[in-house]
Amino acid sequence: QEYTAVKMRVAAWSPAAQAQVDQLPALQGKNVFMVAATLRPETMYGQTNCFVGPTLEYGLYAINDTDVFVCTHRAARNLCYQGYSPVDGKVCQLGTVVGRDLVGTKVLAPLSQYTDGVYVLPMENVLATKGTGVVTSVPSDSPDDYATLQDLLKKPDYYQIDRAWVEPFPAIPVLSTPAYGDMSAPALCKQLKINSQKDRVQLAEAKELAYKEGFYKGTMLVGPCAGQSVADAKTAIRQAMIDAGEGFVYNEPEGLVMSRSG
Ligand code: ZZB
Repeated sequence: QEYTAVKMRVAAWSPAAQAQVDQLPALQGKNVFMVAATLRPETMYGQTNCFVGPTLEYGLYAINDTDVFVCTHRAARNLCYQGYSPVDGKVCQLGTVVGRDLVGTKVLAPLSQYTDGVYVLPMENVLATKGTGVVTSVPSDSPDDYATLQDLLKKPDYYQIDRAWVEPFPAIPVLSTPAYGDMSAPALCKQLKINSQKDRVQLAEAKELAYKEGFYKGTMLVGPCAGQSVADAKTAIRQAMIDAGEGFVYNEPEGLVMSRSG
């Protein structure tokens, strides 16, 4: 599977993460990025937050002299063979942090209309076995993201989040489709009666429908590719992110990747 990895620079750690980072002198003066794997680079204009699995373990990995990536160990292993390690084929781990402690960290999401930064939030269904374990969130076009944010707003105390990390960042229209209008995810969640991130079966169907309709019939509403078809814009937007140093190609070996349905 070929993903676009999106570099979300850490602008301010959560207190829990800061306390741990302070114990790691190797991080001094480094640019630290939460790195998210996506198949939808054209939707990056609509990023409203970043998701981690609260119980998953993340590592801080040196990539070169200046950059440190936050991702799962599994992803770091894959990255070290793709030029993202000081020594080819070896990971250089500087520290560990559990997802729960990353929640509340502020990151800069490339291309997002929320240019002052967005927050790291918890999502129950983040798989340790796919991508980087860091998921960038686009609630306009990803039903999983939309449903999870609704959960967080309904039960902020239960999920141990601050509403101020969610409420000021509503979904932004990015592309338009004939079937679902300019925000596929809320439309599909309503149509399929999805009330929570726990509605796994309906969410899998909604994701499939959103992917198909967006790719084959979507038209961009924002950015330099506004007015173009999604199919045409996808590659151009991805390349622009790569050229700007805000993203890169991330490959996962076939066969080692487990599907969400298991
Ligand atoms: C931004 C985005 C915008 C995404 C969208 C989807 C959609 P797939 O097809 O199953 O490979 N993702 C990435 N890593 C994980 C993970 N470890 N656990 C759970 N979800 C993960 O899914 C790839 C997509 O699943 C990625 O693309 C990412 O969310 C998420 F508008 O990134 B996406 C209709 C979907 N729309």
